[in-house]
Amino acid sequence: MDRLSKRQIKRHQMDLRKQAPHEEMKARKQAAKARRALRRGKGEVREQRVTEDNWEELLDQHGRSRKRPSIDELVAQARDGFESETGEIENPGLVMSVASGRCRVFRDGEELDAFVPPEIAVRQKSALAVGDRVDVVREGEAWRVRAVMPRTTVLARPDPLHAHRQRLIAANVDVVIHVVSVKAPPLRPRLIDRFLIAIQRGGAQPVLCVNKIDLLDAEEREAELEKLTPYLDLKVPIIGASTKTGEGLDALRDLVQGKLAALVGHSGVGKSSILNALDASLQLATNDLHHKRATGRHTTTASTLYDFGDGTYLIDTPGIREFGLWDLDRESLRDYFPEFTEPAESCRFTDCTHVHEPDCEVKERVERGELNAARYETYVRLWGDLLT
Ligand SMILES: Nc1nc2c(ncn2[C@@H]2O[C@H](COP(=O)(O)OP(=O)(O)OP(=O)(O)O)[C@@H](O)[C@H]2O)c(=O)[nH]1
Ligand SMILES: [Zn+2]
Repeated sequence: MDRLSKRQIKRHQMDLRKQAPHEEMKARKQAAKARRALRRGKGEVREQRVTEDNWEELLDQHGRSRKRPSIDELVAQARDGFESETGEIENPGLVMSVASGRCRVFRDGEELDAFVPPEIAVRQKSALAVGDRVDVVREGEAWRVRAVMPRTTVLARPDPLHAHRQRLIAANVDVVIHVVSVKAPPLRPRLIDRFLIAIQRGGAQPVLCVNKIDLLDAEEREAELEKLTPYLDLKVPIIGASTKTGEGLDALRDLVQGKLAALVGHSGVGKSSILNALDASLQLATNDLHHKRATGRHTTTASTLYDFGDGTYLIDTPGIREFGLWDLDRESLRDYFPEFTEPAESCRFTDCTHVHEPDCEVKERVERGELNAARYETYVRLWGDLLT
């Protein structure tokens, strides 16, 4: 590690120390709020008390007691239901968008509007999702979804209104591109950790895309990318991109080639802009009218799948602040911080949580700047949120 980066880490640690009392106060307030919500609703997080800012945290803390299916169960259940009720689907269609009771399906280069019977949602313990592969049959003039193929991956968040449901953002995605931006809004590495865990839990490969890189000069750019070194160490591809200069677009194209990929991230980071930038050049190259169409597109409310040709599909998702990690326990949390595994062998206690124990090698390496302080802070915060 060179001198510059050491100094940066030190500065970062100082910042963290200054922030700590504030963070702690906030965490305490949130915990009290969660307890009140729990008492009031007798275990159910009540709709009117849950705000867009706190519901994911409430779910982390109380979701497990409410019989919500876990990510693993969700994938397994889809598989069981499918095998017992249907044979192989000969010519599955791909769900492009879902609206109440209906969906748009892409099959054999054609788009079909199909009716979705309510029992499909009940059986899957979640509604149909964009990316689902479905069996559609003709019913008079219309089409009907008869079965949904087992999902290989899911990108899900708990449904705040239905205690036993998950809200699926996308199904069967191979790659999930977490788009973050610099300056507007600024890069906040700690938010990245939750996204990465949620993506990996669902079974997809995460990619980090740092958009609006054109807003930085060379020095700022180095400083921002420096913050992301822990993710490079975790083998998460990082792509600096700009829809203004075109930087990184080829790298993104390579990563999604022949795959089903979804773009996720906060509102305003530039997901739709990236899609447009990728799409415009693709249309120029192929001049194919079947590519991306404007109809039925509701970027802020629902996910939509676009066909980019050659077996490449991209899903635009509405701005998501966070994914809930309601079915994660403290033990499994460690799996998502593999950089702690080797130092953990030198902790005094073999079952060291690295949160409050003495002689903790993980903590010591964080203090020495050998492990990333922001990553460690996230770990401690999540460890506190998860309770068990
Ligand atoms: N400077 C700069 N601005 C960008 C870039 N990409 C997008 N923007 C701007 O960022 C703003 C938000 O872009 P969108 O593509 O709408 O963001 P989004 O993530 O799709 O937002 P939601 O649809 O609300 O989730 C727009 O004003 C874009 O012009 C970029 O590479 N550089
Ligand atoms: Zn330890």
